[in-house]
Formats: sequence, structure tokens, C-alpha cells
Amino acid sequence: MKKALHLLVLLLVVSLATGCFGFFKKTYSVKVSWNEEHGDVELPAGLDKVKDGTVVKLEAKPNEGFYFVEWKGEGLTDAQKKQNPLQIAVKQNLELEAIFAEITVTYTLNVEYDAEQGSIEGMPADPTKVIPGTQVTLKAVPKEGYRFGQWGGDDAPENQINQDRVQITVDKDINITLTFVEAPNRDRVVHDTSFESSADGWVPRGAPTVERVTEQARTGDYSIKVTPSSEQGAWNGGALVNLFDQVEVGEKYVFSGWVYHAESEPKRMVMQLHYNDGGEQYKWVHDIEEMPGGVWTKFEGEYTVPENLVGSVFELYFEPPNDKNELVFYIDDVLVLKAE
Ligand SMILES: [Ca+2]
Repeated sequence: MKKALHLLVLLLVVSLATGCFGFFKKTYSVKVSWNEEHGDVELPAGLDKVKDGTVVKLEAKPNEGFYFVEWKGEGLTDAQKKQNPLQIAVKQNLELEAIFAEITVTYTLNVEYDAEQGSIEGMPADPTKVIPGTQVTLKAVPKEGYRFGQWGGDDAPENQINQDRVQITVDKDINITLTFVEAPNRDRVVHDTSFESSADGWVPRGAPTVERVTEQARTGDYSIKVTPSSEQGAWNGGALVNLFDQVEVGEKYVFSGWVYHAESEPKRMVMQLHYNDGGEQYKWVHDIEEMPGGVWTKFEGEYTVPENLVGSVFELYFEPPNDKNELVFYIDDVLVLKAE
């Protein structure tokens, strides 16, 4: 009987103890060091006992004549090393060092463009004295009557030249150009969308999903994303717009649009037309066999609407021509103009 009681007490103690430990989350310490002659780091309180998973914010403030280079320490991603203020979820003891360096050289960020046609957002306060390693995001802002054209010059990031926002790390003197183009003559416009306010009539062709997204855009904030269905036996085409009510028979039009995909391998993409002139017609207006990933690519071509057009369909669409289409892609800046 006495033995049984002891066992019961022991069980009670063990269960209480383990139960209680659950109330106390693990804590970690965050130690931060830096050279005080070069700068300062703003530290939040309680860094010796940080609860597991807490996000800690550290801001490095260089003294005059110095700049923040990076954080040093185990457990930081490459992106976090350059982040200032640094925000990190603490899941282990951390020993970090803020590295500052003396400003011995500055660089020039020079962008040539026609100020009559537009401007640039995001330029450093003094583009002739940019601290090494500064990251800038430049956005081309066309004036009324103009549109974004292209970035250029040897220092322009090649994969971003066709989009209105570019990210540049100033680690040398940078010389780039920006061109704007004239907005199309309104009398010639049949279809003109950057998907900024709606999908403008673009719908799936077959089983894919077509939705407006902000994760990629050639200009503005939006594009449409085409995501193939993964269902067995689903037929994945692409995305289309029906221009039957906008086009006139016998007239010639210029069709254009921009497409982006993020695959490492080039992919084939075709801009096509579908209509009926007594028989179903599928016309390839522009076929790009090797469309590279990670960059916006332009499709363009002319086509004359046949005199004997019948039915209710004159569809413009983008579609990879392979049977088993699994490509996720984005479309932006579609323009259909009456040819001159
Ligand atoms: Ca857009």
C-alpha cells in the first residue's frame, strides 16, 4: 500500500513538472557587436532572453563618413546579411556583428532619358555620390502621351530591360538609358490593356486558370497569370480575348503582347488567331521557339481579317503549342491596332 502511494506521488510530481515546463518557451540570447568608431546599432530590450521564434529588429547606423556593409554571423541568409534594419526570427543563440566601412569612394548613377517624355522614381538623393553597394529600384514614369519603352546601355540589368521597374546594385559607376515610346493613336486602337483595372476580357482557353496578379508585371502593378490545370486529362490551352465585335472584315491589324515565364529552360510560345470563315481557322501570327525565362518577351505580327468572317469568334490568344502544356506564364501590355 505504501509503495503504491509513493508511485502515485512520483507520477504526480513528474506530470506536474513536465506540464509546467510547457509554459516556459525556450529562450535564446542575441549578442550584437560593432566597431563604435564606425557606427552604432539600435538594440531592442531583452536580447539576453529572446523567446523562441520572436522576430527581432536591429538597425545599424553608420557614423558620418562610414556606411553599413553587412551583418556577419551564423544563421543569416544572404538577403538578411544586407538587410538594414535586419529583421530575424530568433530560433537559436545568435552572435552578430554589424560591419561598417569608411566611405572612400562613391559612384555615379547616371540615367539618360528625355524629360519631356517622362521621369524616374527611386533615384538616390544625390546620384553623383552613391555609396557603394546601395540598392535602388528605379521606376519609369511616362508622361501623358507616352509609354515605357525600354532600359538600355551596358549597365542595364539584361533580364529587366523590358519592364518599367529595374533593381540595380550600385557597385561601380552606372550608365543606363531609358526610352519612352509614343502612346498609340486612339483612332487606331482596337484593344489596349495593361490589366491594371481588370482582366479586360481575357479568359482561359481550355482548362487553365487565368487571374490578375501582382507577382509579375511588365508595366504598372498587374499582369494576368495563366496556370495550367493539373487534373488528369485536362486540356490546357492558354489565355484568349474575343475581338469579334471590335474588328472589321477586310481590315489589317497589328497584334502585339508581352509574355513572361520563370523556367530556367527556354519555352515555345505562339501568338495565334482563331476564327471561322466557313471552316475553323487557327493562324500562327508569331511563333517564338525559344522564349527565354525570367525576361518579358514581345510578340508582334500583322493579320488581315478575312472578308468572309462568320460566327461570333475572332480570338487572339497566347498558347504553348505542345500537347502536354504545363507552363505557367504571364501576359501584359496587349495592344491591337488598325494597321496604318
Ligand atoms: Ca500591367
